[in-house]
Amino acid sequence: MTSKSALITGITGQDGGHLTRLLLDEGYTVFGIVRGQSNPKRAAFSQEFPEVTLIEADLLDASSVIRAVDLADPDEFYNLAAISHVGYSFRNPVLTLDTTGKGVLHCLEAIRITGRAETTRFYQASTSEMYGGLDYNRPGLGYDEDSLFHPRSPYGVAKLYAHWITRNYRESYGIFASCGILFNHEGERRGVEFVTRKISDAVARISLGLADDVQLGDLWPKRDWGYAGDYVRGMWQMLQHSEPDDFVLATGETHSIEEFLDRAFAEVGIDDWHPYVVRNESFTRPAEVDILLGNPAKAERVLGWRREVDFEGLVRRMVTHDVELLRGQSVRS
Ligand code: NAP
Ligand code: G4F
Repeated sequence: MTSKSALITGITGQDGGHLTRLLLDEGYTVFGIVRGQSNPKRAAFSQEFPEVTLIEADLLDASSVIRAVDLADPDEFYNLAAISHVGYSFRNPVLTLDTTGKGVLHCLEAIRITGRAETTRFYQASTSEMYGGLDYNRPGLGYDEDSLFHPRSPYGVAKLYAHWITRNYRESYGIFASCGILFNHEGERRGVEFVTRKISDAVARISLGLADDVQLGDLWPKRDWGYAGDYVRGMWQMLQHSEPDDFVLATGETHSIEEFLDRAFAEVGIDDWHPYVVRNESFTRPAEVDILLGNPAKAERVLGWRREVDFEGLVRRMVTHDVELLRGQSVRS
């Protein structure tokens, strides 16, 4: 057990929940940033994690981030906050740049200005969206830390700024700042606005007679989907390493949304999902990332990171969870 403390931004999000559980189990004192004067996720979070101290701050407001860093005085600072939905970033590109890009600079400045450059380790949530799916430099091998970036969305471009400013603060001020370039990771804490949870939730509803269909956009894109619980362990391992560095976390497998649908509907005994899926253009994007495939060899070799949940296990876990959740709700109502 450790006596270390950690500050987490984005603590009310998917990864925030998994990381909080891991750090509390490791004995950390955990602080988390919540935004807004009446954030609806706050009460549920505090009920699940009463040990965590929540600090009101917003990545858009540098002074609030400085105050949070001063209050928490963290050994480790995990920056998970972002506008993280790619489709939303096309509709709100300026807010995405300010939050997902400039917000990271506010975190790094907070560490530097408060004199914590040598004491606070920083994790930045970089993303496979920075590669953009144009697999022209390493066809078939999967993107690694040396692959070229070609982001295809305002979100991906903002994350690329965040990635480079984090590297810049590492090189300029000696901050122990590491970027995890994480491929898609999912699970029972995933927001329903993302395609995997949207499908697992819909499959559960359809199987229980609570919905007739699900409306989706393009089904051919492929993603390297892993389980979020495995990936937050990798984040933590990056900050326990002797040197700051950048690491890809991925499964090394890629699957289309159609394959996700195949497996998810099969979990509830439906062999042909086509009658239940309705195309809706509003869920397509001005530019699409065709395929993402990651190569996690460096994280496996240097950090000893391993993912435990495979694609089949991930889909099963999500559908089972959503069926049980909805059954519980219908029993209560
Ligand atoms: P998520 O569920 O969408 O959570 C995003 C978090 O950011 C929420 O807690 C949200 O708070 C917070 N946030 C948004 N704007 C903020 C602001 N202005 N100030 C403070 N907090 C703000 O995301 P996730 O899936 O956990 O992902 C965590 C991080 O990893 C994100 O940076 C994401 O871009 C990145 N990432 C995710 C994946 C993935 O597959 N999940 C892959 C690669 C990288 P509210 O609760 O108030 O909305
Ligand atoms: O689930 P998605 O919204 O995830 P996306 O765009 O891959 O982004 C996620 O992973 C990134 C890592 O690569 C993260 F950085 C990012 O924060 C986020 O967590 O969409 C996956 C695919 C896309 O091709 C999308 O066009 O599913 C397609 N899709 C088809 N119908 C849909 C839908 N996506 C959503 N969200 N909703 C649909 O109805």
